[in-house]
Amino acid sequence: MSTLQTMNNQEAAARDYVQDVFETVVIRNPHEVEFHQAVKEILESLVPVIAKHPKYRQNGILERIVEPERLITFRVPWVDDQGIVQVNRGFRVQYNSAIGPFKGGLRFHPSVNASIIKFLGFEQTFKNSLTGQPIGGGKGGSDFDPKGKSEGELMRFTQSFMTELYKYIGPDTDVPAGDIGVGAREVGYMFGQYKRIRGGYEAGVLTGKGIGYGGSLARTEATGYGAVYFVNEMLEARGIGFEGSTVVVSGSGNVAIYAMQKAAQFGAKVVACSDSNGYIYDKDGIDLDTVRRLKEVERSRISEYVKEHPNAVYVEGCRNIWSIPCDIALPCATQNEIDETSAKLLVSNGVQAVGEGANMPSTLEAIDVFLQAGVLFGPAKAANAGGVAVSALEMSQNSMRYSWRFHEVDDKLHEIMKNIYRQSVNAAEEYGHPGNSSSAPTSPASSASPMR
Ligand code: NDP
Ligand code: 2IT
Repeated sequence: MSTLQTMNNQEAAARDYVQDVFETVVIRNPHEVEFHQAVKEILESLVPVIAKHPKYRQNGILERIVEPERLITFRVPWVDDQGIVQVNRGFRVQYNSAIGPFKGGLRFHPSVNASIIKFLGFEQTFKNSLTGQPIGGGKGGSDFDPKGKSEGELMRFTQSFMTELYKYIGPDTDVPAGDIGVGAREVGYMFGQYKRIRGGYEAGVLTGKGIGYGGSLARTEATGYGAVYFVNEMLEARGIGFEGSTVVVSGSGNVAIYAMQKAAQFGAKVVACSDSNGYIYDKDGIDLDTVRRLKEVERSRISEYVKEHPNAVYVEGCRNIWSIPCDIALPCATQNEIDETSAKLLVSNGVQAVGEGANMPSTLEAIDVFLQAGVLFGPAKAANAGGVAVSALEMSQNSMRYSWRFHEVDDKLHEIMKNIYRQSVNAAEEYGHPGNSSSAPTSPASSASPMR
C-alpha cells in the first residue's frame, strides 16, 4: 500500500470514528442544538489529529471529552419586590478537571438552559487549556433575567443562587466568574454570601471580584483587550494592523467596551456597537465615554447614545450591524449572532479579519464563509481566552495574598495572547485548518438557529 493510500485510509477511519462519536452525542443529548454545534466544530477539527495518531481511536478520548464530568441543576427561589415568590433554574456544569479545578463564568440570561451551559463548558475546557494555566473547564448560570430588576431583587436572587451553588465550588474544586449578565456587582453579592455560609475568607473561590476584596487589576479589561491583542497578531502576520482601520463591534457589555477601547488605542476607528435591542452607527467614530456611562453607570439602552450624538444613527434590531462595511469585525455579544448571510455581507464589504470576543458568535456556515474567502478568523476559544487567563492570574494573586500592578497583569495577558496565537499557528501548520466542511460530521438536528 502506498503512503498516500495509508494516509487516506487513516483519514477515512478518523472521520468514521468522529461521526460515530457525534451521532452518540446527538442521541444522548436530544434537542441541545448549541451543544451539538460546539461539539461538531471541535470534532471536525480533530479529524487530521486522529488520522495522524490512530491510538486516539482506541482509548476513548473523544468519548470522554464530549461527556461532562457532571451537570448540576438546582431550584433558585427568591422573593420579588411585590412579595411574590419567583422560581428560577440554576446550573453548573463541571466539564473537565484534567488539568486543574473547574473554571468558567456564570451567565444570567433568560435563554440559559442545559444546552447553552454545556456548549459553554465544553468550549471553556479547550480555551482554558490554551491559556497554559492550570484550570479545567466549567460554566454555569440561570435563566433569571436581570433586566428591569431592582437592586434588591438582584441581590436576593443572587444570594439564593449562591445558597445552593456553594456546595459544589471552592478555590481548589470549582471557581466561577462572570459572563453575560454577571459582572463585578453580582460576583460581589455571591462572594459575600459564600463567605457568610462558609464562615471563612476563601478569596480564590470566585474571580472577577472587586479590587478591594481580592479582585485583579485588568480583569475587567482582559477579555476585550485580549481579543484585540490576538487579532493584532493575526493582522501583523499579514503585514497590516489596526492603525487606520474601520472596526465594527457587536454588544456594548464588558467584552465589547474594552475591545473598543483597545482597538481605538491601536489607532482604529470603531464605528458601530449594539445591545439586544438595536445598534448605533457613528461614521466619525463612537464616543466610548458616552457608551461606558450609558452601560456601566446608568445601565440604560444603547439607543440613548443618539440623543447626545445627533450625527449618529440608531437602528432597531441588532442583526444588520454586520451590513456596515468594516475592515475588522469583533462579535462580542452572544452565540450565533453571525449567520451565513451576515458572513457573506461582511466578506462582500471587504472584511479582512474577524475576532470572536463572544463565545461561538459565528455559525458553522458563517465560519466556512470566512475560511473559504481567506478572511483572518480568530475563533472564540483562542481570541477571547484573555478573560479567563486573567481570572487564573487573579487566583494566583489570591493564593499569594499579593496583587500585581495593572501593567504587570496587562503585560502577562499580552504575552499569553501572543502565545495562544503561536500555538494556533503551530497547530494549523502541523494539521492544516478545518476549512473544508465536507469532512464535518453531519446531523439534521445539529444546526442552531441564530440570535435566540
Ligand atoms: P455583558 O452582559 O456585559 O454584555 C453582553 C452584551 O451582549 C450586551 O450588550 C447585551 O445586550 C448583548 N447581548 C446579550 N445577549 C444578546 C442576545 N441574545 N442578542 C443580542 N445581544 C445580546 O456580557 P459580556 O460582555 O461579559 O459577554 C459577551 C460575550 O462574551 C458572551 O458571549 C460571553 O460568553 C463572552 N465572554 C465573556 C467573557 C468575560 O470575561 N465577561 C470572557 C470570554 C467570553 P443587552 O444588554 O441588551 O442584553
Ligand atoms: O467565557 C469565558 O471565558 C468567561 N466568561 C470568563 C470565565 C472566567 O472564569 O473568567
